[in-house]
Amino acid sequence: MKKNLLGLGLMLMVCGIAQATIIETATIYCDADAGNYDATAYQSTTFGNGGGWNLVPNKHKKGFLHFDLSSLAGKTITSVQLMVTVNWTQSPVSNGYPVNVYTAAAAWDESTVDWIERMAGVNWTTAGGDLGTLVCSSGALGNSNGVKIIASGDETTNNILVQTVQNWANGGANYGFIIQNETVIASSQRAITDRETNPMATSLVVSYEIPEPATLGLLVSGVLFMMRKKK
Ligand SMILES: [Ca+2]
Repeated sequence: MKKNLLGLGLMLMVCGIAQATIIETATIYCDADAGNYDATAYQSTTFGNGGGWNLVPNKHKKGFLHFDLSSLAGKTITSVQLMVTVNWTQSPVSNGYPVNVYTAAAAWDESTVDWIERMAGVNWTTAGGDLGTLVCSSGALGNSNGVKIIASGDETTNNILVQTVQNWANGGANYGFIIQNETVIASSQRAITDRETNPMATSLVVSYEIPEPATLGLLVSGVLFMMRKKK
C-alpha cells in the first residue's frame, strides 16, 4: 500500500513537472554587420567594418545585420529582442528616432555590400537593399547613447519576428536583417557600434523552451533509478 502511494505520488510529480515549461535564454552576437549610403559619392562605399555605421532620416542609409541561429536548431523559440549600441547622436528628435526592421530578401557580403551591390559584382534588385518582410516597426534608437532595443516580439505580440528567427534556427534561408529610419527629420544621425569595434555591441536575445520529451525522459529515468534504489 505504502509502495503504491509512493508510486502514485511520483507519477503525479512527474506529470506536474513535465507540464511546466522550462525557458532558457541565449544571447547571440551578430556575425556580420555593415551599412550603406545613397549619396552619389558613397554609393560604392561599404561601412561598418571597423569605423562603425550609422542611420540617417528617410531611408538614405541602411544597416545590415546577420546572426547565426544554428545553435538553436530544434528549440522552440518564444521571444526575441534585437539590440544595437548607439555611440553618437547628432541631435535629439521628438519621435524618438524610430527604425523599421525587415528581413533581407537576398544574401549580402559584410565586406563588399554597398548601395548598388549586395556583394562584389552582384547588384541589389532594388538599389539600397532588397527588403523582405517587415518584422518590427516599434523599435527606436532614441536620443542618447547606449544599448537600444530596435525589435522585439513574443508568441502573442509581434509573433512574425519569432517565426522569422525560428525559421532561421530551423535551417531556413537566413539573409539577416535590414534596418532603416523612414521618417523625415533633417540632419539627425545615429551612429551604431560595429562588431569589429565591439563584438558584443549588437545582439539577438532569444528565449526558447527546453524540448519536453527529453525533460520527461530524464525525469522518468531519474524516478525509476530512485525507486530501484529503494528496493
Ligand atoms: Ca562589420
